[in-house]
Amino acid sequence: MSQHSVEKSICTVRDALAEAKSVVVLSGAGISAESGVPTFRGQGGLWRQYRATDLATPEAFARDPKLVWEFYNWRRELLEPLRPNAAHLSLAKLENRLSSFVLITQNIDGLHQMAGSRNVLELHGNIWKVRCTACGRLTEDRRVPLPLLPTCEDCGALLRPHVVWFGETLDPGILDRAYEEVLRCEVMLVIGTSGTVQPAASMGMLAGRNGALVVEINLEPTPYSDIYSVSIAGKAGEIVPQLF
Ligand code: BV8
Ligand code: ZN
Repeated sequence: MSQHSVEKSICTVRDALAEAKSVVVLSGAGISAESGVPTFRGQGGLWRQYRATDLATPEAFARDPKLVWEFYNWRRELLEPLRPNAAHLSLAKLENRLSSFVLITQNIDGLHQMAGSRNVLELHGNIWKVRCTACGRLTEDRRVPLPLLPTCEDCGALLRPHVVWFGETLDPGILDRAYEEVLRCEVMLVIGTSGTVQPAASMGMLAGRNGALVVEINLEPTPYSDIYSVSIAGKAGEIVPQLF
């Protein structure tokens, strides 16, 4: 994308955001890349070393809970020293300036909340939360590494990471709220996602079909780059702060 058209696109988005009453953001692993969090499918992506089907599935956890917990402990150790970047921080500032703003994230790293975002819908859960496989008790546990295998203080059953694995349904309440916001927003920013994982990947299309201006900010082109109203190629940490 030529520098000129990047500038032009940024102006278009800046004007739209200045007018908009309701804005939705959908973020993916790419927004956390500049904080040092490995993405899933980009260079040196997480899933390259591990196949998602081997680890981030209920079957893998049933078969070998210790292996799956070691995978999440490895990611907790990776994430612990990392901090939000300029993109996360800009979105937290934008939220304060808008009457209606919702941040829908596929990320489980918690960096948006650490940056100050308040209205966050975590579609795929949160790596710092653990859930009881029997009674469903949900707690935050930031110990790194988590001593294995963790058990529930209430009923003694095995705890699991509070994340959505492949083949598992997303929390219906969170999903309904996400769709509601996507269907009523005037501008939707889709930041740092390859558009691979459903149902998150089709939310931008939904907003567009409903007349919203849909803006993609991504390092590489995605299957949606030619479909969305605006597609800006670049790093989230550089582009996002220029939008406001
Ligand atoms: C569901 C939590 C339905 C865990 C994650 C076959 C078998 C089984 C399932 C399926 C199947 N086919 C389709 C499915 C459905 C499946 C799916 O979509 N699979 C895909 C892979 C084909 N989806 C599901 O299973 C979902 N559930 O559909 O339920 C259902 C209904 C009834 C009954 C049962 C089921 C659940 C999906 C949730 C999976 N959990 N994470 C964990 O993290 O350990 S998904 C995982 O991928 C992360 O959450 C991640 O966020 C997500 C999406 O990836 P992205 O965020 O897009 O990251 P990616 O690396 O791909 O892209 C990053 C982008 O950023 C790149 O484009 C890169 O260029 C760009 N970038 C890099 N640096 C920067 C940048 N951009 C800007 N700036 C930078 N600096
Ligand atoms: Zn329990």
